[in-house]
Amino acid sequence: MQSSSPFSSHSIFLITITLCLVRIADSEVGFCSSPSIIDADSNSQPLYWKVTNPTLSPSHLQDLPGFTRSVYKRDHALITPESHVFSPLPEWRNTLGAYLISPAMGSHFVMYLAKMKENSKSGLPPNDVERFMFVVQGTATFSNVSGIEHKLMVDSYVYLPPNLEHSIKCDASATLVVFERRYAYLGSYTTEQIIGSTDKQPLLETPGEVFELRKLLPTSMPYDFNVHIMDFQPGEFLNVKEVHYNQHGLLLLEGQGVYRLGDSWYPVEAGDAIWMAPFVPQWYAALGKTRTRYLLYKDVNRDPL
Ligand code: UGY
Ligand code: MN
Repeated sequence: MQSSSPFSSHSIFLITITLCLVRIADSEVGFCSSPSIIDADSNSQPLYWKVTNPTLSPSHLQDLPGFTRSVYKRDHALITPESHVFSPLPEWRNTLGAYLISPAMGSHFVMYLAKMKENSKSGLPPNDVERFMFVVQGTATFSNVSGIEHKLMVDSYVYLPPNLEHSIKCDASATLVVFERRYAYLGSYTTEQIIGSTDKQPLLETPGEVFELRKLLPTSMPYDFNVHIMDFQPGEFLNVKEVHYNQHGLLLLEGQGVYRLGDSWYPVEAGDAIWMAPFVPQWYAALGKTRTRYLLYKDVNRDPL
């Protein structure tokens, strides 16, 4: 039987094939398409939002079984959010922790994320261990034996000398990044409790460099480590290809770029954590369209012998 349509099925087939070929040819002369590197809504989110809402892996690889950007080597590690493993933190109430750096890697400090939930409370570090806590999400309340309470919001932090009784409580939810190390006693020096926030710290000189630098702790001799906040505008990079005796624990708070560690070059973004052993060659370049901000542990003021 003849079809009533003016087009035969043969001609519809030919038209379809022609359209497909035109589309293929069109895409081949054009540019490769890739997803935008900037979240459309990243500017409207709260400060450091990306740390607790990370891209788990490049979007086209997100569901690929076994895919991770995490790397663990003798002198450095990159720990990306899709490989975080949380478990209850000993001594803490209603809090899950993920240790990202620990002496098992060769470091003399620990760095961990503490996810505090409803009605949560911190525990104390072991004897002679100092502690630094920085809020990346939510709000928590800090108090010590004096009983005076301080509200800690995103971007604020507290440093506790060894053996100082204290607690952090949280009614709703908060995420902290915590550094702890056995205090390196030196003569009669002692440290003091410090409460602060990044935006209250002055910008410091960085001769020969372009990044902006703030230090969250005093630079005086009693303090055996400091925590730096480093800001890079897109396109800026470290001029010094650093190799030094100090160790680092780094958390990327904002932005993205390329981190060189030893002979490896890693694409990195907010939420990534990095361990740098002494003397690992290190270099960073900020890319994308927003500033990079990272938080960096660095041991200081002690003779390495
Ligand atoms: O102070 C430092 O060592 C710092 N500039 N290192 C780094 O950013 N990897
Ligand atoms: Mn360094």
